[in-house]
Amino acid sequence: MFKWLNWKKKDKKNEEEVIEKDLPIVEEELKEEIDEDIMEEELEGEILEEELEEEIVEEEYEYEESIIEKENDEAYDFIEELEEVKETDIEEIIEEAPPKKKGFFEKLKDGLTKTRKDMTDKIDSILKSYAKIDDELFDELEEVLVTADVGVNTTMKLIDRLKDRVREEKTTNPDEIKDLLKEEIKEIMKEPGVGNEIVLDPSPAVILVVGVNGVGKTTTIGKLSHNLKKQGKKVLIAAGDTFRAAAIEQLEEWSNRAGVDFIAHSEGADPAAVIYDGIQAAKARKCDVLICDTAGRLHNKSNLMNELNKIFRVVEREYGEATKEILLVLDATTGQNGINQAKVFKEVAKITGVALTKLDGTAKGGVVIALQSELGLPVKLIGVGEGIEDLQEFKVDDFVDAIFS
Ligand SMILES: Nc1nc2c(ncn2[C@@H]2O[C@H](COP(=O)(O)OP(=O)(O)O)[C@@H](O)[C@H]2O)c(=O)[nH]1
Ligand SMILES: [Mg+2]
Repeated sequence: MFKWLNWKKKDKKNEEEVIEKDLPIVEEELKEEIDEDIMEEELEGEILEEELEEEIVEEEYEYEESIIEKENDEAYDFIEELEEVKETDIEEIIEEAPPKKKGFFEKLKDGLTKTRKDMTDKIDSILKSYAKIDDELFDELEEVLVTADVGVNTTMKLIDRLKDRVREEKTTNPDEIKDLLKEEIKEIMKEPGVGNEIVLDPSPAVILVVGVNGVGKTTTIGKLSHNLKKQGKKVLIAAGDTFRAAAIEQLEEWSNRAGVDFIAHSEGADPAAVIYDGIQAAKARKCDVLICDTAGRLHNKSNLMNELNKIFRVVEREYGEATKEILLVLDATTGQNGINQAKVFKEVAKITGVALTKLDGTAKGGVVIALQSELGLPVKLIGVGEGIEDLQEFKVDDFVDAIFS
């Protein structure tokens, strides 16, 4: 028993010695383990931190994205709202706009406002200032008519006829003069016996448009094409004014606006060659009306005559069967100058009618009366504005009524 105890004691001592010996090693190992753990944890911590940072960045990004999306949505809504407002505004504007277009006669009256003011208002005030009809009254009337570019000869003729009527009908009241004058003007304008209608039948037809620069040839061709197309006619325009490239482009623009065919060569080309091509194209495409623009350089009468004659020869030779109109375009604002141009063109071409432009901008509408009664040139078309709808067929009664209304 004692021995066992002793042994046991010894054993314990041994054990203590072993522990004492091993302890530093264990401690070392443990420290190492702890260090490793710490390192691991630190590493993990770092990774975690990184991940966290990434997450934060991602969240911030998402947040920013959502803000942008929201702003975009708001912007889209705003645009939609704006568009809705715009649409309703337009609808309102359309609703508020006068529903009907002006009638033919109203437009004519508008276009002739200046002529009416100048001529009729003056006539009215003269007639009001006289208690009886005498020579002095006729003198004053004569002056008004001459200054309205009715023309001296036509004015004299009108005054003579007016005096005859007054005598025949024993008129004493100056107020009645106005109606008499209106009737006499209508009569005198219808005298030449030439119709005021453009003749395009039988089909095919060709219209040669002549006149000096700037009177409104190209514009008139554009408007006329539009009118004829509306009547169901197939129209082709030929750009015979080859003098400037801009003139060709301007005519092409009008052909696009009117929606009709267009034939052109380049700047400086021979106008007669353009017209030749126009005729061939009109035949091939079975057009009803070929309208030819021409250059209007009046600096030299023989030049003008040569150029136009060459064109007329081509038309005669290539399109003998066509119904022909030679339309002289005159600018109403030039008054007597227009009359002089008409005289020159009458010498170089068989003018069949006149298109009188810019009647909307002048008080010289009286020139229509002079052209018709003095030169025997029927006015067939009148321009009362720059728009595509601003060309009207000329009717004596409508015209005189519009001036005297
Ligand atoms: N107010 C008004 N201007 C017109 C009329 N016809 C033509 N014009 C204008 O007159 C100018 C000359 O016209 P354009 O056709 O180029 O003349 P062209 O040289 O004879 O071809 C342009 O500015 C046209 O807009 C019209 O009836 N009324
Ligand atoms: Mg032109």
